[in-house]
Amino acid sequence: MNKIKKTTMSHKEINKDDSLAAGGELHQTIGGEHPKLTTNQGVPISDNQNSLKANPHGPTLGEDFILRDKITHFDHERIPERIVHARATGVHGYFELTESLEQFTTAKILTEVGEKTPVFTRISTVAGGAGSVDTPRDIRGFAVKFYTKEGNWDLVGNNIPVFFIQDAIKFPDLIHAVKMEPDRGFPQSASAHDTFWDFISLTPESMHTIMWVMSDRTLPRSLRMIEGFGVHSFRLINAAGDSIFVKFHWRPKLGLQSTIWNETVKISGADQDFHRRDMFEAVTAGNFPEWELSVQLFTQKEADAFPFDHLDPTKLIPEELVPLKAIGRMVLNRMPDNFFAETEQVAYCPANIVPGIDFSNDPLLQGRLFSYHDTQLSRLGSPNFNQIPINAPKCPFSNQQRDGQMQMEQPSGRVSYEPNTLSKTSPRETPDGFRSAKVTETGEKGRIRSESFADHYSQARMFYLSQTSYEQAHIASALVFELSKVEHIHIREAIVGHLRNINEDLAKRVAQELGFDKMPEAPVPVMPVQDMDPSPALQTMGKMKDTLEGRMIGILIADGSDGAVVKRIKNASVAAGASVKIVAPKVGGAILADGSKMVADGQLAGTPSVLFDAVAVILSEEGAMLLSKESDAIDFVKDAFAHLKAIAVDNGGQKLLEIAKVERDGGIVAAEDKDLFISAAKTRQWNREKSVRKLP
Ligand code: HDE
Repeated sequence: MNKIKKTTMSHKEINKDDSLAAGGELHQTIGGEHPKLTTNQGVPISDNQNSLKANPHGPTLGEDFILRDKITHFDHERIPERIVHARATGVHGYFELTESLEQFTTAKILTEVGEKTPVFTRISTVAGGAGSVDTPRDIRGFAVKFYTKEGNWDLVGNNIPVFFIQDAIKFPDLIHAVKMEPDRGFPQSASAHDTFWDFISLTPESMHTIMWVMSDRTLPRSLRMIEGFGVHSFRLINAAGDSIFVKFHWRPKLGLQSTIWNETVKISGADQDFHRRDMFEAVTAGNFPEWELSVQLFTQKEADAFPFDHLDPTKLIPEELVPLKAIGRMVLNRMPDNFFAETEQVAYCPANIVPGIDFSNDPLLQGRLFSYHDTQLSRLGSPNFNQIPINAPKCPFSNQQRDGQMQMEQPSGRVSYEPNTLSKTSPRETPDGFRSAKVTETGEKGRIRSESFADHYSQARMFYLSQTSYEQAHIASALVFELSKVEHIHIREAIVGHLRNINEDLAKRVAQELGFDKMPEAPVPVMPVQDMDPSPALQTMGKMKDTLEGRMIGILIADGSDGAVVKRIKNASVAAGASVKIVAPKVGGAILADGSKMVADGQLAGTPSVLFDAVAVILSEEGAMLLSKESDAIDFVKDAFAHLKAIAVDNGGQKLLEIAKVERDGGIVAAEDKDLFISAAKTRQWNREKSVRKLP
């Protein structure tokens, strides 16, 4: 056990009063072996509290190299944040192959069953800056770096299988439109503003992705409960040199789960780091999130028969058309030691692939292939960023690339070129090195968009019609929310015009809630909109798992609560796989009915019910009366109800519900019936929704 002890103060020329004024406990330290504090040159430092002054009231001396060493380094601590995907959570883990794809690829990571390959996974929002909140309505980036035996493979995907645009040349405009408006510097991380919707109104190819972004997919409950998609088609190449197309999918073991918009808004206020904290708490507690890696494999001949072009990144391949084949699992089991060194400095690039995998001609992917390396050069400052530990391959690597800023390697010998006859140990080409797929390219050069990319509405319609009625209502209300934040009426009208091409009923619902007097004209689609078969696999709600694993239950108590009831609910929740937090008016805890003290995990005002999947309210009559005067307690139960959560109550809890005017329904259960509570807590009370808000 480390214990606090005073260090010896033999070096104490410091002004004692100053050091106390700066904190008083400056020389308290945790026991152990402390190395000497030094400058970056290794010079031992005797005083880290006071800069060198000409006299006690005199100016600071320029010769103070210790002050300069420290402040100069500090001045340069920040590096440019990513232009997109700046805010993120990174976690280490491993990938284990369960099914070999040997028939299709030579890539060892996809052929060696049972092999565990280290990974570093970074899950991000797109639009907000590094210091923005975790929970805006936004796509989540899902980037995995596999440190394979044959070099690093980066699968840099998103939690949505399609993208807004079909050609890389449009990307800077898309991002400029969604990020904060340049004159006013806001909004920081929301798409609900004029410039975004202006751009979208002029970009019909974005309609499919817009449907996904307006759905509950962009409001994840936890980063452990999102899917991941490689988005583009890639190629696999086998030993005979034949290739096949592949799309990659990550599916979370905990199932999918989203929050409700009103809940999300409140989470953003209650805990800006909601997702980062959730991941940190889960992984450090040993609840390692896990995803299954699946592939969709298809030949050129099969692709030719699809009613869409798979090289168009605004299209997905329905699972019903090409089934998913599970081939492995990823487990994330270790948080970084240092956020900057790892999560910030990690440099993903879709061009990082390994022998046996190759690119397709998806024009968006082709554009991405150079963008990532380019951005790393300005972000990390030197072409040697691959030497930073989080970026370096874990297999041997060797070539004749040399020098550059921040070069950490010190090669010896006179040979720095290949081929050569002077060195017997310098690296040479190898027959098992990377080879591209055998593909013939013909045709006329030009700035062209394939005609097969012209259908912008059919899959948007398929997505909308595949959702449950609750999810369709959420899409409509998300559109109403976003467009209500748009000041320019012609932009609102243009979007509703596009919606008419997707689904007339959706367009009407949105138009009505926006207060339109008449329906705007729909733009004429370049191609007739097709009615594709609905794909239930595209729902979020349908993929919610009947489990409490990975979920969090909050129990509100106060002085006088019945400890036995609290324990029963707690034990049942933990047995069902959930974590539990006790919430009380004082963080020190509450004195229970039997006189014992129960320590709280959170204080009521700072731990609202939006942070939980279900809640229990266990109070004495007096406790309920006391809390009835606390707006935080009223909000606790009102919000839990409005966010469709299960609520367990005893008599005192019921009293608080009555005071809060929360009417009992099937999702509010007696605390004695712990089993009923557990089963209600595993889902949301969707039937309640129409009683708590008007859905378009
Ligand atoms: Fe990115 N994207 N992107 N992107 N992207 C970046 O690279 C870019 C696209 C994605 O956790 C940047 O290192 C272009 C699609 C993720 O560090 C940048 C285009 C998909 C991440 C860049 C796209 C993504 C990025 C910014 C259109 C899903 C975060 C910082 C041609 C398949 C990776 C960086 C991380 C990051 C460019 C479109 C996913 C600027 C030009 C489509 C998950 O290079």
